[in-house]
Amino acid sequence: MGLKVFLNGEFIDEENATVSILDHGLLYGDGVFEGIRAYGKVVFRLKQHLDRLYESAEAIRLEIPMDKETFQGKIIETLKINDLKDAYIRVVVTRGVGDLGLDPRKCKKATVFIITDKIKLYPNEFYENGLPIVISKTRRNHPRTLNPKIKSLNYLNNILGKIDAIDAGVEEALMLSINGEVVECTGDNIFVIKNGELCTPPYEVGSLEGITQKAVIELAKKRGIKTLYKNMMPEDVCNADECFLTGTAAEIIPVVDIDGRKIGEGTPGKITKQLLADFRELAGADGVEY
Ligand code: PXG
Repeated sequence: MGLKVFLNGEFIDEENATVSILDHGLLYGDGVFEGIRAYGKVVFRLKQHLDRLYESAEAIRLEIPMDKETFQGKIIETLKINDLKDAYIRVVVTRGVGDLGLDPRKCKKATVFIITDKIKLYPNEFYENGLPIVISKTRRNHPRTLNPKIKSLNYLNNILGKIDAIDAGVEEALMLSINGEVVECTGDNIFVIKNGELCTPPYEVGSLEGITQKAVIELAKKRGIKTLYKNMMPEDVCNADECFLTGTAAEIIPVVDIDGRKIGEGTPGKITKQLLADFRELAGADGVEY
């Protein structure tokens, strides 16, 4: 039997789950989403993901036609129907069906869907050997244009960054702000380690407030490692002792090379490895059980 998805109040077969070509999510990228993970029947930090989803929706004045508690129940139900223990969960809320114009008032009801599927893990060698990355020529959206804090369906800026990575033959690209400061990668936050301290860019430069990022800051604190929200230039990444990326899908991935320049020893660093081990322990133990 194929996967079932939740779409506008119903659980249906994935192959029959379709949205209208007049949906503003499709016509304009007008909507919000979340990528969430379940580890051994525990949805990692589901509350934080739902909070971010509702905050993103509020920021674009999109009303989600369910309260958070109901939404949480629908996510859990989708996982159970598909009998998934470890899963990737994609939650999408669009402005809904309107006409061909921009006017969001024409969209009377949001479209809501939840897809749960088996998690596709990144190859183990990423974790063991670390990733080379490049600096994208595409600058990250400025917070006063489309604020990257909003996890919107409008991901073209990130996709252009990803194309830069693909063109360079690597998996990820570092995106800089308009002013050349380090912001984040196309689908991951960035950390560097210098003299035993973690540094990650302040949100004002235009990054998503990552849920994995926050978890890592807490784990570091438990180990007595301080995190600074620090404005950084690309040289600060090149000159770091260690560097890693964080994201729901990636968890923690070491970065060992940027634009052909080795970071630290050019192999995953000690603190990075420790934090990855700590994160994997936390992941199955911190969230909503089902
Ligand atoms: N920055 C951006 C721009 C993101 O899209 C993160 C940081 C990390 O945030 P979390 O809360 O996940 O720690 C993201 C994550 C994927 C995928 O499949 C990841 C994201 C979006 C879409 C797909 O790797 N977002």
